[in-house]
Amino acid sequence: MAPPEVLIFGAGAVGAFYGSLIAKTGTPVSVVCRSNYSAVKASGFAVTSPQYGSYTWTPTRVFSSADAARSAGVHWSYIVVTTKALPDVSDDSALLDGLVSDGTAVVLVQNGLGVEEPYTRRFPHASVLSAVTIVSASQPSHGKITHNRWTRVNTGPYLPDIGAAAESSHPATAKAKEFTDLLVSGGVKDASAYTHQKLQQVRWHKIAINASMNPSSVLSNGSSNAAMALDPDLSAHLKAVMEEVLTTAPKILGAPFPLEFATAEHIIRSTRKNDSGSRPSMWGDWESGRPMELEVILGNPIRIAREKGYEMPRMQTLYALLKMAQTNRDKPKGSKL
Ligand SMILES: NC(=O)c1ccc[n+]([C@@H]2O[C@H](COP(=O)([O-])OP(=O)(O)OC[C@H]3O[C@@H](n4cnc5c(N)ncnc54)[C@H](OP(=O)(O)O)[C@@H]3O)[C@@H](O)[C@H]2O)c1
Ligand SMILES: *[C@@H]1O[C@H](CO)[C@@H](O)[C@H](O)[C@H]1NC(C)=O
Ligand SMILES: *[C@@H]1O[C@H](CO)[C@@H](O)[C@H](O)[C@H]1NC(C)=O
Ligand SMILES: *[C@@H]1O[C@H](CO)[C@@H](O)[C@H](O)[C@H]1NC(C)=O
Ligand SMILES: CC(=O)N[C@H]1CO[C@H](CO)[C@@H](O)[C@@H]1O
Repeated sequence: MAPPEVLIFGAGAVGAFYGSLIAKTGTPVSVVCRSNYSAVKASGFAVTSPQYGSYTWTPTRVFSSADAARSAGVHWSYIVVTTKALPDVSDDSALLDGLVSDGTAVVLVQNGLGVEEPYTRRFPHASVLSAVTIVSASQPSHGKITHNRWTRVNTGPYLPDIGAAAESSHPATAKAKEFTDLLVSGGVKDASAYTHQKLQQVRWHKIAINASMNPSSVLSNGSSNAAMALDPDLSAHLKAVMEEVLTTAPKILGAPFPLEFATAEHIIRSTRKNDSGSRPSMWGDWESGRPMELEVILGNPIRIAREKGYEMPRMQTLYALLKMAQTNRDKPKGSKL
């Protein structure tokens, strides 16, 4: 049997890092790049990591666009989407038309909620896998990938409409296990395969952290996570946003969070202890004028809750303020409104 072919769509910090580890298994891994295409085409990726050392990774094929990847005519077993999730800027699922064929699993390694929907709508017969990673990685210059810490990747089938009983025999469940095995074989020790339900619980739990910390850092003009958690007023605000999300999510998902998931109080306490000065990556996006992932981190959770009859007023406030701040940042000079 031919080995699985993996395509990383949007080979930035996260995509290139995990792609380079999957490639260590001998599996062919190709990439679609954008601004960094020429650097990567010429010299591959230079990865540095405290855990894996420094190495160069030359992808099997380097494409400058989805069109170029289509022309290659490869059957992809996995298309791993690691672009930033910016549904207000572009529908990246459209770029995958003609790349997804029978047996392809589309793996979404992106932050936020509701990132899967455009893909299940467009590719109803493909396996859509939802993945959450806890990692700290960046691409400080073309083709240079810095991994700082953590390698957790949880992957589950995205199957909102079938019961737990039918889920275990669904092809997407087998694909999630296979993908996890690829990561583990590549040296990612803390990769796990989850059920649909548990993976969505992980997404909501991460939203509690990202939706409280990220906009608050931007709206307070660049506070570090620890500074926010140490300030009495801001930490009360963070805790209240987290609790709003953590009490709403179980009503939407129909089950309480597993007991091992950290409480708001616990998250605030461990953030206080951390004096590294780290800030959410959303602050970096704000400062450098890039679009923020505000729809998948704030807008979608608010809308998903509202469809079920629940309001999250603190989230709504953060969303409205942050969205208008971005509009003001980006408006043409001289615009009156
Ligand atoms: N970095 C982390 O530590 C971290 C941790 C946890 C979760 N995440 C999540 O992981 C996801 C990816 O984040 P990241 O930090 O890896 O972002 P990133 O470094 O900006 O990588 C995204 C890459 O996708 C490329 N891209 C975007 N649209 C494309 C297109 N149409 N065709 C080809 N390439 C395209 C971008 O190219 P350009 O350079 O041209 O924009 C960029 O190289 C996000 O949802 C993020 O929230 C990141
Ligand atoms: C944010 O802080 C920077 C300095 O770090 C300052 O130049 C800027 O004016 C501040 N912006 C606002 C909106 O206060
Ligand atoms: C604090 O964060 C830094 C960088 O984000 C990390 O190196 C360190 O392990 C963290 N410390 C604790 C106690 O969580
Ligand atoms: C989301 O939270 C994680 C963990 O606190 C953090 O490392 C990451 O930078 C945040 N994501 C964004 C988009 O700010
Ligand atoms: C030309 C260009 O835009 N290069 C970018 C490559 O990626 C890094 C990190 O994402 C950016 O800092 C560069 O600007």
